Amino acid sequence: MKTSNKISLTLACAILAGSLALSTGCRNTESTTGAAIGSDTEAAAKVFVAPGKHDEYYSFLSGGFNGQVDVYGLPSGRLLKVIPVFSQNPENGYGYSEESKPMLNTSFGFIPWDDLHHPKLSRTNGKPDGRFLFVNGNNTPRIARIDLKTFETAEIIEIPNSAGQHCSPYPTDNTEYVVAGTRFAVPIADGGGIEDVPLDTYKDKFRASLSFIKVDQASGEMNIDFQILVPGFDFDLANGGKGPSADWMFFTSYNTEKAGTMKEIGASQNDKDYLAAINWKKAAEYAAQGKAREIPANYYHNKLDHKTHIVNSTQKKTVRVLLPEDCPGMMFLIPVPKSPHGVDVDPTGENIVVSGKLAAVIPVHSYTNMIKAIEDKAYETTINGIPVLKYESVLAGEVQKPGLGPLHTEFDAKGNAYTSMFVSSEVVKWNVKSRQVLDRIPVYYSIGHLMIPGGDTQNPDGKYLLAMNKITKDRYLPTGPELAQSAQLIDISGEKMKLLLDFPTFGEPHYAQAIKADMVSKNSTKFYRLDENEHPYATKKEADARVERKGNEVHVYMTAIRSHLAPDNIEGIKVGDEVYFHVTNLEQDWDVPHGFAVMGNQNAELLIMPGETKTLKWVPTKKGVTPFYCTDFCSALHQEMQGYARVSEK
Ligand code: CUK
Ligand code: CUA
Repeated sequence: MKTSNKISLTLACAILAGSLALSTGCRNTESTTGAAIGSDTEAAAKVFVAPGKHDEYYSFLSGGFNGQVDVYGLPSGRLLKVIPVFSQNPENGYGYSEESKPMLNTSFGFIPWDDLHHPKLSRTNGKPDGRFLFVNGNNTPRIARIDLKTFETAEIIEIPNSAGQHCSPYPTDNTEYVVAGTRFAVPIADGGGIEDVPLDTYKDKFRASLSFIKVDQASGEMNIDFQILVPGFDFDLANGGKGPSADWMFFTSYNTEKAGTMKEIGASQNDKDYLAAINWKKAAEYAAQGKAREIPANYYHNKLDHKTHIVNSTQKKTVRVLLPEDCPGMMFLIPVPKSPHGVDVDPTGENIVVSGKLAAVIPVHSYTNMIKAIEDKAYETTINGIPVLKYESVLAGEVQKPGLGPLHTEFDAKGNAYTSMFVSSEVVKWNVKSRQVLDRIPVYYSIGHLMIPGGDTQNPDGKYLLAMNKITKDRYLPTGPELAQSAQLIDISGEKMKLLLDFPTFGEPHYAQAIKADMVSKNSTKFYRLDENEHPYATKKEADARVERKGNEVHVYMTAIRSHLAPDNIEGIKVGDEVYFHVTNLEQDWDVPHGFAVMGNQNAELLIMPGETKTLKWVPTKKGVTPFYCTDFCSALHQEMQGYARVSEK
């Protein structure tokens, strides 16, 4: 046992005593010989964050079908926060308060759920900057922006001409754009919108949209600048170039046998799908030069107003579209093995790694070769006017025998790549230059995405890797047929990967992002200033608390402060009235929220942050006396924060 391990082992023993039933093995660290015990205690010491101490990283895991983002500290794996994005959240009233409901407006109506796959942090000069987190809705096509000052969903924009926004959201190196691709090609009507056509018209009618969402550099606000409508493709995943390749976006596409002129390419190509390379700078130039056609569209753009904390929902009526056939030099196709999934660009921006679920090798394409092939016009063929480059002319080389079912790749700071293997349940480390496999570690079980903090940027941090596993089986105490999915933290600082920690997750984490904690924590909002509250129904002092009736609407201007609600006895409400409780939290201190709930109300509850006003709508259905109360234990007199509303027959 190396002396350097003694301290950490002693520490780890203290932690582990009782909790992992390893205390007997820890009695004498000098004589600990069992490899399992030694490695477990070392691992424990590496992930242990002492009480009162902070984690080194924030990590943001997508919640998949729970429609949320879950924030964990790393390396501890402690859950810090659940951020509701596409789903209503009764815990804090998101999607239930009148202020937040419009965030979930879409052209399909109010959709309080989605399937959230990919979080991506905003970047400056190719490095995560800690300002925003962008996420996609894979079901009802939407992109959301979370503000990391407040850990709140600040904006959701619906994406027209698309269905299932899986191939999203991918920021460019300076977050000039966030790019979003549709998973399903759809028939787009001449007048805009998805058309009602026979399904066998795919070849002629269906187009996949790639949306280029411009991000305002100061506010972060998103607006769809233009869409590229690509004939006959379904896009799966994408990633942006970096450094030298920063003007390009790379998209994987499957189902290309459906593409209109695929037959003409010949049988020899049937084992290949395509990587689409799009020069987004060129596309933006074409759009600016008037090549983009404005077509009717119907989509919603929902934004949180920072002064009122009310979401404003606007319906948009048009979108600008570019067709690749009108824009030479904008889009190229590069053959890749059949059914590709992830595409990942290494930190240098030169190597483009494509993972094919069914492929026996991992092809690594070269950005330099791609540019040369484009300059040489060394096209194999064209599909619907889009040039197809030759596989060999772009290829840098292939990783041989990597494992089974490669899905996604991330990078460390030392020139290594790490690829998740779904079928063989392992993470495989290989060198980007030599393309030799260096190490492999089993994961439990069936890994989807993996994540290295900054591992998708120019600035990876080579300390930890997080494996997100689809199948959990026996890793935790059984909880009936439904088991939590599992994340595993792996130490990648040495030559060999080492498993450090298992922790259960919420929903289905597809992808994650992580960033050094101080990049975010230094800007975190502690409370809202009451004197800056511009909510039209704010009540800034208790003396102004009152009830006003307008027809069948009853507006209660309520204040909450430790330890009472004002007004706390309300008469004059009739069955069927629309009662709006506008509750202002008068506290001006960190971590003093008040809650508000009414018996028998359809709209869950409110959780009101200090200085904020939130509104709970209640339509009483029964006459009688109805209690209301604060739901968040806020002081010794929390139980006293209550009152009655008297409801009479109409
Ligand atoms: S993912 Cu969405 S199917 Cu591999 Cu990015 Cu999990
Ligand atoms: Cu306010 Cu409990």
